[in-house]
Amino acid sequence: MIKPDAVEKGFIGPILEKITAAGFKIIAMKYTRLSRRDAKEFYAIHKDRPFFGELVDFMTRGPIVSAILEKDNAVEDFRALIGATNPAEAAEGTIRRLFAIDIAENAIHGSDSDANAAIEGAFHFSGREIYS
Ligand code: IDP
Ligand code: MG
Repeated sequence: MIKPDAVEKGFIGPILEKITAAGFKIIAMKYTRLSRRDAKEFYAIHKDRPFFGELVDFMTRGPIVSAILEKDNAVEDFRALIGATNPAEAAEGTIRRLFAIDIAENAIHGSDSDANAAIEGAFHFSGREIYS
């Protein structure tokens, strides 16, 4: 997902350019907005964290771009491309370093395992919306 902060700032194009230049193939994509129920479900693993309410507010305040990306070693390579959760700690040239401001508003989400990538892909897309 390209998160609401990055969409608001006009960074959809530059972020997609970084993603495709890094060799990821887009097999599903949509411009959409999460409901509060969606955001709570998507981030359910963090429901007991102190920042959960702030995270739901942030993720629902405007549209996002969601996508499914395909590449060999996609999860690990995408996490490397986006950088650390906190942009201040993200490596030079990573998407979060380039386009994000803080640990909450960090521009982009990437799945953290193949299993979660499958769950998160199915959260956003039906089978008919996936072109692999
Ligand atoms: P990740 O997105 O790098 O996988 P997670 O720890 O899974 O990081 O956290 C999910 C999202 O929750 C982060 O991307 C960020 O938007 C938000 N978040 C994480 N830690 C904090 C925090 O300490 N304060 C506010 N928001 C946070
Ligand atoms: Mg995570």
